[in-house]
Amino acid sequence: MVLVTSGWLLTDPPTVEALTPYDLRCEHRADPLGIGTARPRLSWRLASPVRGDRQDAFRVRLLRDGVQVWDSGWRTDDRTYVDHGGAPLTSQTDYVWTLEVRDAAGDQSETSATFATGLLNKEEWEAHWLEHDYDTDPKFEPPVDRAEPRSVRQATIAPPRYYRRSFELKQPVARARVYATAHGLYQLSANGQRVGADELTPGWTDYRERLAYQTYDVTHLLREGKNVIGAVLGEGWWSGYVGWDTRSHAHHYGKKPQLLAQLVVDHPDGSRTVVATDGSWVERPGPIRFADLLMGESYDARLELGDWSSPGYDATGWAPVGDMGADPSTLIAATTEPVRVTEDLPATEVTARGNGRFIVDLGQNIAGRVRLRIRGAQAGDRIRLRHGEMLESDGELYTANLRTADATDYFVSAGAAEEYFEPIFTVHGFRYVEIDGYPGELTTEDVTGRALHSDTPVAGRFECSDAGVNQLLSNIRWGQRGNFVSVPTDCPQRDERLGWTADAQIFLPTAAYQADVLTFFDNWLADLATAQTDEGAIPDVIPHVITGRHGTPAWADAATIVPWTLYRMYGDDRVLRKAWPSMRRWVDYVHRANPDLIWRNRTSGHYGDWLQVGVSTDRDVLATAYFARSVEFTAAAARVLGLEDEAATYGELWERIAQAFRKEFVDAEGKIRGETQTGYLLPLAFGLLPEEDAAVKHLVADLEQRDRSLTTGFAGVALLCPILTKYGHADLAYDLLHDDRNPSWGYSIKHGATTIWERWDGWTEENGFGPVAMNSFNHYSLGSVGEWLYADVAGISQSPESVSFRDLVIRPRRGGRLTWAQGSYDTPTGRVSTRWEITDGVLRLDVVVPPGATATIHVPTPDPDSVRESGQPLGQQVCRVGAGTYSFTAKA
Ligand code: RAM
Repeated sequence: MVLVTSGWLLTDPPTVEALTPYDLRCEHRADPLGIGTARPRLSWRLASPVRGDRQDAFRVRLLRDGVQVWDSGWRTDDRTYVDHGGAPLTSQTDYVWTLEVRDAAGDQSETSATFATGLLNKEEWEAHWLEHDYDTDPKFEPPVDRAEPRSVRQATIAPPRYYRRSFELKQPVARARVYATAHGLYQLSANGQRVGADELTPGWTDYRERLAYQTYDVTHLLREGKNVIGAVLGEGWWSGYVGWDTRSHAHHYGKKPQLLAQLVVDHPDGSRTVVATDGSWVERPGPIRFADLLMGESYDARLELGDWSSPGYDATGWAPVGDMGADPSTLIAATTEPVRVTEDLPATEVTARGNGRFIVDLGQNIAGRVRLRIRGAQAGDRIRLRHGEMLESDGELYTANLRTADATDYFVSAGAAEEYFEPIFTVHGFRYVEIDGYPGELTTEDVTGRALHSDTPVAGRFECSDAGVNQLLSNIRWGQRGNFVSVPTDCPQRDERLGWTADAQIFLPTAAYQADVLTFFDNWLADLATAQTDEGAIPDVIPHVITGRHGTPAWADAATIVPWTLYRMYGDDRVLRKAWPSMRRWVDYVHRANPDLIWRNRTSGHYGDWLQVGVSTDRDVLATAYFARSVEFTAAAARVLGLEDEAATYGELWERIAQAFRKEFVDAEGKIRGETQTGYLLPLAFGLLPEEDAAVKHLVADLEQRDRSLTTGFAGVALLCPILTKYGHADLAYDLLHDDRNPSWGYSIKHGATTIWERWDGWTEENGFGPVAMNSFNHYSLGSVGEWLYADVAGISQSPESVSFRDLVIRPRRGGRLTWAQGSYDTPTGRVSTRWEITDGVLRLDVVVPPGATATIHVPTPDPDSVRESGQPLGQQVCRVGAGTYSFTAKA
């Protein structure tokens, strides 16, 4: 077992002397295996220390088995991507691509990368679905201690099964790949070794329509002669608990887990051996007696199977599998990074509670699981692990907020001197673990917290002189990590963990500054499109399970906001092309139901400004503002896609909604109905007011009257600091940033938060814990202020017309307690970074602009005449530059 201590880290660009491409991607992924398209997009980033440097031309060549199959030719173009333009790629084939770039001076640089296609045609699937017939089993006895009341539901649990197949290879192995997936969760082994490091595969998609298969290279695991391939199969999202439904209503996709795998071995002579799941496999139960994402896992080491996936193992007693035949209809190649263990956190504190019971603190709230070392246990000794985010005032674990999620794992010892336990098919949201029944003294060395999440590549970094703000950023980052588990979820701990659409759209800009989330959200958008109702409404949660609600203002608008934001951040117009039908159908749905353009009808659950504080933002104001926003982005998408008529139609509709908004909600003094902070923020941010001063004045007056305290919920909070800053009130934004009274970010930090809380009053000095019915301590929505830290404090943003940060706006805003701040962001073409610092009355601003980009730099000084760049007088506050490193000084 390899422990991962590195964390979720940023990879720095190479240090270079001239224009150099790096970070080559195919379909936005580094050296991917099993891509599902015959015409992939190839892209790269650029680094250069040379001022004004840019790519003048590029050339891509594609090779298969050393033979060139496509040459783009030299293209005079500064874009850093190209779509494969040769003959469609061949299925199940490895490719190498070389990239040459040429700078303005004519100097060239070359590099290369690889990718492999998956099964590009459904007919290539020979594998059959395998399942165990749980119906004929003796009634399932819940393992150790899974007591009432949950046992009612456990009666329908399908305990994991182990599957294996031994086979002989008559020739050496040149290349071996496994294409695998499950209705459920699976983990593959070959010849006694785990295959890959992916977790919770195949991830969660709308299985009724789309099921991702994963591709693994197993060349190094196989050999001529006898081999074994095997898998353990559990329930996961397919048939386990998801959300708050009880099992009787659940089984969202099916009742029994099923396995599908196809091993393809290429031999040196060009021949191929295929070993696919079929009736020749055998299966049996094993040590995992129970596994569920929400409830936890039970492992009985006495039932271990030994070297069950190695040749020479005696498989007597393994049963024939249920062969359910072939059906590849829903299969798609995985398009995004899998969930992985990205960091191991050593326990920071162990408190003995008597009688073999301990409370362990990891020091950080995470989504993941524990790896436990057990020494000196007797066979049959049972250890229970309960997980929680907080402690009660008496030091006991706080679990009331988990609702019906047990979040409890069990380990039964086989009596070996040293044993390890780590569940594989469950994930808990926790900082503390209660370990009960441990033999002897538990120490911090015995417990490791393993953080699990979708391994989206890190893209951004932010740091400043204030410890509280750095902690806020850390909490935002961990909120993202704990909730980007295959899909963007609301929370990782209670019986929910659903892809709530508003949470996702509100947090997306922040998420995208921190990590490359393009493929992650593109995958989710595909499920959004399939879940759209015939009328055009979008369900509240994607993948669509549970709520039965759809078309909620600010929630369903994810249909337009997510694709448009992805396009702005990453510049991949294919996202818009795919999303266009659902964008358009969504706004048409709202329009049809609200011909007078005030969105009052068909507002579904209408949560308003969810979890706002002591005020009630007018629901029609919120809904109509969002209607305008969705129409604006639909029109913008149409323009990008060259759909001129639609662009004009939706553009004109937007004008009419804006007019209707003003007529209905804005009075003669510029007050907006409801007079709440969010009520002002939405039309200001969405550009619905021709004259903004009055709204800004009322917004500021509201904050002042409340002693500079916020009232915003999910919908308003993301806009608060950016809008205040935009309209000249950065001082107010900084006050909110540093505030530590309730409600504020600082209040949770003052009380030890290591993640963003769902509600401002999750825990208060006056009342202790907030309402247990809904009190997550790891919800990212209120962390949407992260965008402002990157865009306005570090000062990294782009001009309104720019996509993929080709035209940067570098405009750091000083303020609050900060004496310095720095940030970096890996744009699709390369890294931009900033650092500002004030010492002894002098401001220093360092900026790095990537090749090909332009930047408008605003030096934050009150005295433009004092500005110097690299020691030379500049005499102005704003300048426009190309690529390179710049160093400004000015009076502070
Ligand atoms: C809660 C979720 C989510 C929110 C909905 C309305 O149950 O946690 O954050 O979007 O309600």
